[in-house]
Amino acid sequence: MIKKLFLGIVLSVYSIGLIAQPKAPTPFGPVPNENQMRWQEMEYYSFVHFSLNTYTDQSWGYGNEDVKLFNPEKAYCRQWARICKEAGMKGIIITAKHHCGFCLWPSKYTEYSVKNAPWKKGKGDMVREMADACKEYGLKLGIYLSPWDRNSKDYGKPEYITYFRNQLTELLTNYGEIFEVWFDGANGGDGYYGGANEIRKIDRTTYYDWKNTYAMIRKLQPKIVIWNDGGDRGDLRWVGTEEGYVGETNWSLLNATGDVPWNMLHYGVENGNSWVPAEVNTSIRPEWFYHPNEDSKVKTVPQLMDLYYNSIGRNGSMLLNFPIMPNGLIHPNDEKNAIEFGQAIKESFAINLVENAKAEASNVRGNSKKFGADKAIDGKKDSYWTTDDNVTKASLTIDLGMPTLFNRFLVQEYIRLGQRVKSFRVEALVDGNWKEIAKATTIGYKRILRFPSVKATKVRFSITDSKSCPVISNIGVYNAPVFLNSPSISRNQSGEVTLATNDIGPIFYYSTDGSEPTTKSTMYAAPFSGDGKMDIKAITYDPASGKSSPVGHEKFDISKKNWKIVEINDENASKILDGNPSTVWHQRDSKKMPIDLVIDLGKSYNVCGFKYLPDQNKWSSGIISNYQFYVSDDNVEWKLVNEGEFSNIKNNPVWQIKNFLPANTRFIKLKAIKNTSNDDVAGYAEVDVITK
Ligand code: FUL
Repeated sequence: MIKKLFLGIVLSVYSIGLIAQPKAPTPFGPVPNENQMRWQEMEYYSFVHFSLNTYTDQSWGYGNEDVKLFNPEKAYCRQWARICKEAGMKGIIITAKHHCGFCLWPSKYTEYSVKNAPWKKGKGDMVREMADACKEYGLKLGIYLSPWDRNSKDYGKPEYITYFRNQLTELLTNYGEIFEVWFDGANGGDGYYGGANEIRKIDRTTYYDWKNTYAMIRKLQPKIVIWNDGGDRGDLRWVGTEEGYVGETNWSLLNATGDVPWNMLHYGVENGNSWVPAEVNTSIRPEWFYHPNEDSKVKTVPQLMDLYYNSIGRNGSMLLNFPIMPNGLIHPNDEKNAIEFGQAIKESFAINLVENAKAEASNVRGNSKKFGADKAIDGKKDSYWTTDDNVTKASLTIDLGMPTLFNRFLVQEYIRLGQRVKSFRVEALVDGNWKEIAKATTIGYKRILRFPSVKATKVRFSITDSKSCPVISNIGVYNAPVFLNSPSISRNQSGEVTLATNDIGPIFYYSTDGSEPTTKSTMYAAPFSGDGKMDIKAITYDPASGKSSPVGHEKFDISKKNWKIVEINDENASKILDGNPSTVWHQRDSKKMPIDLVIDLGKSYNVCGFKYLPDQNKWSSGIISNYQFYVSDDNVEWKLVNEGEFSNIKNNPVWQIKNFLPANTRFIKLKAIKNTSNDDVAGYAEVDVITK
């Protein structure tokens, strides 16, 4: 009898315990759908830019380029897929049609496609080959289809929307599963348009009728995510820059309606009512399409690592572009750096020093094991540590067991229940004292913080503010290898060359004859003078680890010592010639477009090109988009030697390089015809010439 009573008490305590098991938190605010979740977990994938521009050295084709130019002679898509796979990527988005309108697949609806190119005698289909290569390498396929079409005679008319949808239907029907479709926001206006050669403006908010286009897409590809910048938000958003970073504060939210200004793209909207996560798109070279003069400008492993921390490490995905060469291959420099970068990521996050360590939390939801601190470090993505509903500040302490060296902290929210955390802090127990090592704002799907190596016995992660009870699915602590950045190399107007870096305690070695620098080359002590044409290569070296950076490379043309900006009485104008990309000078107020900049080179040179770097500042102005370039011997009679547009300069404000037939000249004139904001300001960070 007593035994029975005892058993009864035990059973009822147990079942009360069961009943008292706390429920999981309810979702807070918008949450990702399954397609967005699948996409988010891909983290890292690539773009390939390949079109007629590849053969004309352009950034944007005008729409009249000859289809006969398209004739890559090598094996291509399988090489791209192999490289992407080896680099650790999960998918490839191919530029099926860029702004010039040329189609990489034999579309039924236009003659401007591979079917009229000499490539494979018009029988080729690059999208098919890409789809097959992706399948072979276990990658997902994505499609870039430019809404702007500078070839189509119907662009700007309602008929074009039918054409656009027909093409989309071909692409989303004939090539298997598509994980993402990418609608570039660029709408430059002028183009060939079937021979009309005119400016066509459309109202971006209504012209494409995205609502119905999206419905069609989702029907054809139910598992797809739609990328669209600005106001036509699909499932993903642009981050407002093509330089490869999203805001440190990054909410995966926007409002479903209304304008989306730059700060919303870059930081998201804290209380937005729609889940629209950030995709960080950037190119492995300065430009999106292949230009031979960028072969030495391929981003290095440390630069790519920075991009990684500034995208994936800030709750974004990373979309890294490969420009394809005219022969149809990715350049060996790009291949090498991308694969080494993939290895560097693996190496950095190989060992989670806290996986299955001992952990305790200041609060655990209903004191339940199901939501305990250990769930954040059990290596499972579907378990999590969470607190009672009313708790918005909480901490979790992990015991490392012994003094352990680390320099990275990774944390993930269980975003299926919404993005909640507004701020947090990381501390380390060093020699018995707690020391703050990092603090940050949002977390989201993934946040990674970098800090100088610290040796500690415990780590404490404290959420200092959250919209609702925090839900943390994963924490990682790592000791990542250090990757040194190559030094920047600059030369001022008087010919003084300076090497610099942001890394701590650097030593530089350099060469001036084009040879590869090693620790046996000249050691850099202070700025040195170097006039005239120069080819400088330099490395950063860390004596403690014995490691060197990748080689930094800069070529300088003729000396600017005797250059003068003509008829300008503003000493700040010399900033155009100071060799420093971060200083800028503007012509504004009294001037109206077109605005001239005349430079006296001091004597006559055989000039065959010029370079223009626009304002690099965050709130830049006066970015010239359309120009003419003149030469003269006497500053009276001028000869036009080059004109055109600096395509995509607004989103990608890199050096613009234009070549023309050599001309002997002492004076040069850069005429700004138009800028990207359609006002009367012309800004210049640097202007330079290329001589024979
Ligand atoms: C930009 C385009 O204009 C570039 O040419 C490139 O395709 C890039 C991905 O998007 O806005």
